[in-house]
Parts: sequence; C-alpha cells; structure tokens
Amino acid sequence: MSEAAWAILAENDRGGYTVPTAHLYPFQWNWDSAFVAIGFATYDIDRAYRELERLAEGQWDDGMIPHIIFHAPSDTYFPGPEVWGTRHRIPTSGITQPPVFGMALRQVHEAASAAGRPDAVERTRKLFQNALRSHRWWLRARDPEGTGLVSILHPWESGSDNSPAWDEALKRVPTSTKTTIRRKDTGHVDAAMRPRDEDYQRFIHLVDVYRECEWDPARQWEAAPFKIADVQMTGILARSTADLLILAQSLSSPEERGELERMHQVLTEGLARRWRQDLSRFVSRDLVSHRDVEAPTQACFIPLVALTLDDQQRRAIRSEIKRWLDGMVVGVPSTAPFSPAFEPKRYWRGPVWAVVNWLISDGLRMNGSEDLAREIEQGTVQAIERAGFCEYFDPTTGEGLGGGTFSWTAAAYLVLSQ
Ligand code: 9WN
Repeated sequence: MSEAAWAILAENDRGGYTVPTAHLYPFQWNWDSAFVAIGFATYDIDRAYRELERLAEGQWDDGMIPHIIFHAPSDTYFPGPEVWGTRHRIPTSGITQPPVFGMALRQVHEAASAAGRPDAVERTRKLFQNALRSHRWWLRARDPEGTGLVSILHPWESGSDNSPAWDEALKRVPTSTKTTIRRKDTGHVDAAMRPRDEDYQRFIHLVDVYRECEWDPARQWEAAPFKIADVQMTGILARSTADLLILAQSLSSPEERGELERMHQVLTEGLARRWRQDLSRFVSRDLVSHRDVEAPTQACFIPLVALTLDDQQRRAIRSEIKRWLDGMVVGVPSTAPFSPAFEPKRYWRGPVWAVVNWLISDGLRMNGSEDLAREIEQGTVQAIERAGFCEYFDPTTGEGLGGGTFSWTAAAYLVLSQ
C-alpha cells in the first residue's frame, strides 16, 4: 500500500508542490502541504523540503502564510484569485490555515539530519525564519489583546469549514454577497457531502468584507463579523512553537529562542484556560457573542498536541474519546455521534479525517495514552486500506467519501503505518 501512497503523491505533484487532489483542489493548500511534507520525509527528503519551500513562496511581507497559493491557473475551483483580489507577487488567498508548518519543519529536519544530508542546516534555517515570521504574524494579527488564544476570522481558516462549531457564529453572518457565487466543488463530488449553499453565501460574504479592508489585519480585526478564539488553531500554533524551539537550540540566536519561549508560554497558558471539566473537553470562545463554543467537535481534542494534562484531565479526555468511538466502524468522528448536529457523510459534521486522527493520536501519546493512540492509528490505516486514499470516511460505515486520491490521506498513511 505504501507504493500506492507514493503514486498518489507523484500524481498530485505540480512541480515541487502537491495539490490536495486533482480538479477539486487544483492549487497548493497550506496545512495540506505541511502534512504532505511530513509524509515525504519518510522517503524523499529533498521533496519534503521543496514542499515547504514552495509554500513559503506564498508568504506575505507581513508574515502570513495564506491558505491557498495559486501557483498556476485553473478554472476547476471557486473562489479563485480574482475573487480574493490580493496583491502578493504570486496570487494567493487572503486568509490563512492551521500552522502545521513548524511541526513539519522539525520532522523534515530530523529526517534530513538522520540521513546525514549536507544541505539540512541551510535549508532548515531559511524555512525556520519563514515559520518564525508567520508565528509573529499570528500573535500580532490574531491575538492583538494578548489573551494567549489566536482567532480565526473565517471558517475556511480553521480547515474544518462547515463544522457545527461555527454554526452559531455563522448564523449572524449575512448571506448577501457582492461576488457572484459559482460553486465548482459540487460538480466534482456529491453535494450531500459538501457544505450547503447557505454556508457558501456566508463564506463569500466574509471574503467580500475582508477584501474591502484591503486585507489589512488591523482593519479586518475591527470589521470581522466572525471572530473565534480557536482551540484547534491555538493548539497547533503552540505545538509548532514547541517544535521550532527544539530546532532553535542549534539553529537560532538566544534572542529568537527567548522570543519563542515567551510565545510558547503565552499560548500554552491561554490554551490551558479553555479546559471545561464539566464537558471533559477544551472549548473555543466566540469573541463576538462572548460565549463558549460548546459544540462537540474534533477541535476540542487538538490541544493535546501542545499541553501536558493532569491526571484528572487525562482520564476525562480518554473516556470522552471512547464515548465518541462507541458504535463507530471507524473513529474519531469530526462531530460527536451523540450531537444533534452529527451528519456522518457531510464533510466536517461527522466524517473521519486521517490528518485529524494523526494529530489526536499524537496528542494522546504525548499524554500517556499509547493504547488509545494506537487504536486510532490502526483504525485509520485499516479504513484507508479498505476504502482507499479518500478525503474522509463515514464513521458509521467506513465508506470513503469526498475527493479520491487525496494527498494528505496518502501522507497520513505513510506516517501512521510505520
Ligand atoms: C477551503 C484542501 C482543503 C483543506 C480543508 C478542507 C477543504 C477548502 C474547500 O479542502 O477546504 O479551504 O474548498 O472546501 O476543509 O481542511 O485544507 O484539502
């Protein structure tokens, strides 16, 4: 099966960067590429570096790494560069995605060093600076008040677009748009597995608002009708910061190390405050309504990748995850099966995502739950072996859904089956 995973990554290669899957997603996506780089690091280190280097080409002068880099034109995806109207040298979207980049860089560097590659230090050092500039952007632009939690201003930034976690907040966003919506996704996959039209209207309304702010982070922060201090994003950022700190021991100055240490402390403290013992989960915070986001989604478990939990929290999380796995053919569902919002085939409202399982099992292992981590990893590998390298899986049947021949599912397979 590894050969099949390599073949998918080769097929989705567009010249040093990998598209998530042909047609449905014909450009370079931020967190997809970071996961893919970790997959490449298991067998082709040069290609792993290239993936991150090509992603870094899209980095804005202010440090943001956009969620899509439009390296080459394609008319099979909406919204394309003309809708975003950004002004980077390479066309990009105007929002970002989870910063898995720092996690990936550490993995790639360690694989390169273990293989004794002479170019490892120089290539990692350059990418380290890209990562550091992006983390500075995160704290400056997305936590201007210094709370220790970074916010998303658009559901697409979360990477879990139509998650029930955003339902309440998204309801307040108008459905009117200045941009004509021409969805392409439903021409590639069944509409019943995708976000609804109303979701798209709101997604595009937000793009219109931020484009009118000329993509200026301070103006966007003021104008944002959707603003959520997100535990998944903060968890990934904190973990990437920890990974950069490890690289910094040998590759960076004492000043930069100090800066990363301070970032790490602020983020992990912010994250730790989001624990809700009554729910056995971490919860995000809606900064417009000033309410906790209580919807039970995979995001609640992602802080495990960044925090060392106490025994009570560990026990609570273990039994909560087991409750979500109960009766499922494959877990972890992206929305709890006992939630009224659960839809086992609709995108981020229930289906299982291999990269999410990768993060959750990594976090469980860090927090002493090796057995549960292995169970989730093995379940993921088996689901892929049965259904193929699909975008996501129905947790109630194991059926593969969404786009086929998916890059990050191939990368997850290579890493989790090791
Ligand atoms: C919008 C590429 C991306 C993933 C996201 C996933 C989906 C895009 C879309 O596909 O989002 O960014 O058009 O649906 O939700 O996590 O990065 O695979």
